[in-house]
Amino acid sequence: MKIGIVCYPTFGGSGVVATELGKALAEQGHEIHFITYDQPTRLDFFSPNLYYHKVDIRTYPLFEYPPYELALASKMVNVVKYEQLDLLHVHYAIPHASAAYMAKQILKTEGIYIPVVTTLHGTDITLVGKDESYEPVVTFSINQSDGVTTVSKSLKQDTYEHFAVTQEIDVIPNFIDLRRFKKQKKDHFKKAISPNGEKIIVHTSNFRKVKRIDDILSVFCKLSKEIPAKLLMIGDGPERRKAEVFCQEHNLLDDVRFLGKLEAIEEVLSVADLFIMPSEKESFGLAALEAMACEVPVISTNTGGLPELNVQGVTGFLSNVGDIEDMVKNALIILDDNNLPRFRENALARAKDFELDKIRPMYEAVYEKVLAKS
Ligand code: GMT
Repeated sequence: MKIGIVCYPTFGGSGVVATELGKALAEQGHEIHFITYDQPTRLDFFSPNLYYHKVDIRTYPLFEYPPYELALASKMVNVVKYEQLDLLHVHYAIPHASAAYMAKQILKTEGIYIPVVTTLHGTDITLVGKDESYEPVVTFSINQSDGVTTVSKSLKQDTYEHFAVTQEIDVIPNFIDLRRFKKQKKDHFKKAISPNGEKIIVHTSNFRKVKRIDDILSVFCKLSKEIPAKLLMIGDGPERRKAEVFCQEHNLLDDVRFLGKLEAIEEVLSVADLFIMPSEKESFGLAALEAMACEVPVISTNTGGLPELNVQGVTGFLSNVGDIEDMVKNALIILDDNNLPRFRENALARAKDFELDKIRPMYEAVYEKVLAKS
């Protein structure tokens, strides 16, 4: 098939899923055309089946806000027409699903039919999408999609709860490439980070409010009073500065390191003993799956799709949002040397349920279903 993939090219989860899916489909012989405003971060190599089409955004003094959605829809029209695409797959509803609808209508006037599959990722439904400033357009564009998928059962429920969506939704969980995400031998790195054998706790995110960065620091402060530990914070975003100031003011900078946006996350995860994800909302928790694939158990909240990934008492523990005491208690259980190997083993076993080769065919089945209807 010739598939156009529309996504955010950034480090965020939806962009990563879209890019990794495109790469996996290209390996299967599909021709994949990424349509984004920048080179997707994980698309940094050549493959004959992978194409990247940059959305050109023209600014003009009249525009306080350049109309990205129009530029994107125009680019979709152009790529569908000239590359003769069979299907468009848009990741994250805002504004990709409505831009795809517009492109579809324009192409229809030229006698070209292009089916659209929309994958909902999380905040496009649970946070931003349901806000009244976007809700009518999100509802409409989901209902106009020919196929709709969500990354968890919980997100499917949220979609039906918050929007007047009548479309059938297929749940396709996030996936992991175990060829890349696996525990590597990085003893020298471990020695450098925790010279006295301190336990290493890792968090990865975009440091937005929804990730509850403050909770991570509160858990770490209490935990490190009980056992020697180090905290590695990977990623960047609006809450990072505040977290750094907190660490400066509380003399934590010897034990907490902010590593910024790292490409080779799996190398850091290879030396980790515990992953922490205390999010307010989380439709799936791809970063936790990446940790589990590297044999790192997880303490998380029990919100959204996290219970569909992290298994209570098996791969880690789940707590109510904001329950710091419970998270500390759970972390201490996991980090006990008598328990850690079992949690590590279970985390990897669970990650294997989400292996790329098991999940990719689920998307191909949706494409086939949608094309058969057309
Ligand atoms: O975590 C984020 O804020 C980024 C966001 C995105 O759309 O880029 O991630 C969402 O999509 C990921 C991939 O499907 C999921 O694993 C994350 O759980 C989800 N984030 C939230 O629901 C907050």
